[in-house]
Amino acid sequence: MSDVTKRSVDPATQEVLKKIQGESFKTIWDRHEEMQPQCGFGQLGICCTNCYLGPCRIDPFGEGTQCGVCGADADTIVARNLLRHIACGAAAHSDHGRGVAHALHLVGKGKIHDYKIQDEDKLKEMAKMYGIKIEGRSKEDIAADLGDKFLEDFGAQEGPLKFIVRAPKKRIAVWKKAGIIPRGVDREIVEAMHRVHIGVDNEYKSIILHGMRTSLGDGWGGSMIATEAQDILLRTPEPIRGTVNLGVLKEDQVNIIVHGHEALLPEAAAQVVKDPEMIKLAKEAGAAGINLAGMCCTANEVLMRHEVPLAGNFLQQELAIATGAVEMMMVDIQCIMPGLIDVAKCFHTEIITTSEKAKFPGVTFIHFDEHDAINIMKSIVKKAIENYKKRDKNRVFIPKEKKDLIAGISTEIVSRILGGKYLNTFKPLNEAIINGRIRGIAGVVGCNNPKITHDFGHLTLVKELLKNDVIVLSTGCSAIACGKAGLLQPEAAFEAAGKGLKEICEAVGIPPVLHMGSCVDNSRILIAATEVLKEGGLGEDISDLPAAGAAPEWMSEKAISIGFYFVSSGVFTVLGGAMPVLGSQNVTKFLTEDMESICGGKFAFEADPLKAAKMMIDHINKKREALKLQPMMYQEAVKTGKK
Ligand code: SF4
Ligand code: MSK
Repeated sequence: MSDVTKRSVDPATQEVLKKIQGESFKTIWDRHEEMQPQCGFGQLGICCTNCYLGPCRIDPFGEGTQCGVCGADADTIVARNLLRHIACGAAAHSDHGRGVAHALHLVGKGKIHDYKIQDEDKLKEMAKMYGIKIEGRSKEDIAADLGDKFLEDFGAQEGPLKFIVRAPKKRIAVWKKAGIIPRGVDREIVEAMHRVHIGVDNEYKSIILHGMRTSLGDGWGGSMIATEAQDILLRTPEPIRGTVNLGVLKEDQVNIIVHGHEALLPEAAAQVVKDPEMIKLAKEAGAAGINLAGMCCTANEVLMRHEVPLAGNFLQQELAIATGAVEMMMVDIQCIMPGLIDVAKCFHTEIITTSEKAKFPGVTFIHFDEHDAINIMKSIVKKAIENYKKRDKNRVFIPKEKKDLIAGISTEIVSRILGGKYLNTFKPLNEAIINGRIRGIAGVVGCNNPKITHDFGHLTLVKELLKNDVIVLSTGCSAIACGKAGLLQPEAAFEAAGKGLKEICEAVGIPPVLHMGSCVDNSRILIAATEVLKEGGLGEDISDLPAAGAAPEWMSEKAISIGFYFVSSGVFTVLGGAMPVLGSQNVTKFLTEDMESICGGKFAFEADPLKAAKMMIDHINKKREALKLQPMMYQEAVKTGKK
């Protein structure tokens, strides 16, 4: 068994990993070790399986084969593979958005009764943007039309996508010049898949430009629609207290974990577990109650709206079951490892899949149909309660580790916190950046990956940024990592933040890392950047801002799409490991250098989180200089790698 400290820096994870030594099941870390050495061709992106003339692979040392059977060279193969990844990531986010848009339409039409319009202000704001008549109409009628309009953006042929108008004018002009304004969410994804078919787009720059357009259809389309429609239906998050880590599981209660990404499933679960009838059943089964906890992005969604505790992030999903205390893990879509099945077989945990799109062999499927959400959820929760009797109490091991946190900092809330209830404004943030109390803004997002010690990349990077007065906006599994380390508490500013950032956090009462939600909520970061620009004094385009992005432990294709829409929106973005592109020098150079002249943003690949932080700080300093902002108030001497 490997040293658990090399697998994770998280104390709860380490404890469970120690406890399960010698068990018959494997975890993601075991499988990752067994997979070594990983396929070098795949890592470099120079393996092509796009047609049955192949599979083909390019000799990375330049000695053997330099093109596939069809004649495609390394540049074409790498770029095509990359575009496939972007298309898949954008499809995953966007299909999530489509589901919520459809639900919004059905709620408006009165065909779904278990969800209601909860944020009327946002409903009207979005409706205005789409030119929908508001005056004299019921919120349901408006919602039905808005849901329809959202859905039209998926199938649109000519575009531009409606939410593009939310971007700064200069940004739109940049996209126009590059020819990458997305026309329809689905259209760009379908076209991506067309372009990568054998013998279609063979020019790497053209392929990547379409990747940029496809990703923008995700960030400013599918994901943004998911965020806004969820806010309208389930309410826009407001600051909320919560708890995080495996220690949120309860020894004397029926533990149900909800895992995946969509917000509608956990919303129903959060209601049903409070139902007195369900609690009575749990007590009759010998439990003290029902404890609902979340995993991965579903966890972020239901935490922000219902204070449901977070059990953990991506690498902890198997470990939650391995505590022996989980009666049920109900899952919907994305980031749900098939490896869960083998772990669950060794315990009493029942896994329930709920989405037609995501089934697992031998696992019970209960279709979560929003038309009858509460009744279906009751049947699922009842199964969990019945399962409590099968728990082997001698095998239960719940680590004590858990931390308090504050989550739910939507863009609207940032401005309200900063400006006060009656003066929504980003002014105090802009002023703090201009006068050198805050150096800049970083978006730190994304997954976990066993290639990197669990949470180490996120925490090392984020702490370095905070020390250097960079305020951090976080989503997804990165936000959960920050929560587990206590960085989502206002008090964290005392220990972790530089003097200037600490002063601002103290004055406003915010944590130095702001939890902005799930993966689709990266769209909130785009809107926050746009609002900061509107406030004035920090340039006219997102690429002018003293800001940078990072995904230190990324692993999913969604993370590639997110990276692309951040860079295409003008953000310098550092990935903790290289995308599978290093097999083409031209593609690598395009991503890490040339993109800047096209869209003002570019990628960097840096596995060392301290070096990654320095790159981001350097970039932020460069932007501060370009904007002629005042010198940093307290620590101009921070070393950024430059002498
Ligand atoms: Fe080989 Fe070309 Fe077919 Fe790819 S598309 S598998 S490089 S022949
Ligand atoms: S869940 S995409 S591991 S952030 Fe959104 Fe976490 Fe990455 Fe999945």
